[in-house]
Amino acid sequence: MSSNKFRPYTTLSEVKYPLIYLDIPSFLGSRVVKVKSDLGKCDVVFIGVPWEGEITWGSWSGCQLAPMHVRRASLRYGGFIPELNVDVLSKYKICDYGDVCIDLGNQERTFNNIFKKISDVLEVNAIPIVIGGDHSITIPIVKAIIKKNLNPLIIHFDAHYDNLPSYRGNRYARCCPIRRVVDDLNIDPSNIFQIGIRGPRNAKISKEYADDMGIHVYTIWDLREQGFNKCINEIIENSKKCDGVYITICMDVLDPSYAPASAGDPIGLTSYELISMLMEIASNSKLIGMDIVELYPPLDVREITSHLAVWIILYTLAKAS
Ligand SMILES: [Mn+2]
Repeated sequence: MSSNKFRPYTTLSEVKYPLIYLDIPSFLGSRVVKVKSDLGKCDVVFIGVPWEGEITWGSWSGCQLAPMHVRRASLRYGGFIPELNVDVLSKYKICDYGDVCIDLGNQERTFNNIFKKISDVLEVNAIPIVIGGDHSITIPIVKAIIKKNLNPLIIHFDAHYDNLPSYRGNRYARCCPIRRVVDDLNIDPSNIFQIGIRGPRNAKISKEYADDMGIHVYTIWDLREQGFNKCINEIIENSKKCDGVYITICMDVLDPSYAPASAGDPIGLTSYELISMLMEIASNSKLIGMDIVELYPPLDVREITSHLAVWIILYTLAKAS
């Protein structure tokens, strides 16, 4: 028996006795890359960011477990999507670059680690696909995109504006990423789309900030009353003045009946509506990267939401180029 038998977690390769429970699989069973120098030739790189920082009213928590649950859910799928006649696993060389190292309770060091890991992926011109974590993780991801001299069109799917100046004194809380990318990272507000905004968990100052700054906002009512195509066409038109699109999805943009492991804000998008929009965006613009955040596995029902996250990724990649 090896000397590390009392370690709480042992990787499969070190185990010398039969297992009842398996270790965490890689996303879609893809190749695991442990060091930056092995990233070459990958064109899509999956990364987990198991970070949960400031928690808001209601104490929804557990999103740090999402990378593990989404990886496990992904093993159910191949890459072939018959309706599209595309095999995502043949189309791309996908790898799993593991999780960002989380420094518990230390946002600054954790964000630096996120920045570095995303920078590694962008350096080899691959597409990072990131599972959070809470929505604050988008801040260091966008920072890495800017440092790479890319000018992204940011497409933010969410029930919430997420643009508060701070929350409980924390400027880097999950309610603040849009404010940080505009005020701190100098993203042009007219290069941001916020889609699916709704409901009484938004502050009046958030609407005022978005309106004042000229951010493109499509509430759930705008989408349903004006049609989804109006929004899609405006996104595609605006993406032409940028280097590509960065898509950030808070799972509460979806109706809780489709994504039970979200914050649970009603009258949201259906999974069909969200995936249809993502397919249109992906086929008509260049995808720089994508994150999916605020998925709370402890609230899930039959892992529906983790499975949906895999579908979101597969259908978007099927249409991206
Ligand atoms: Mn939200």
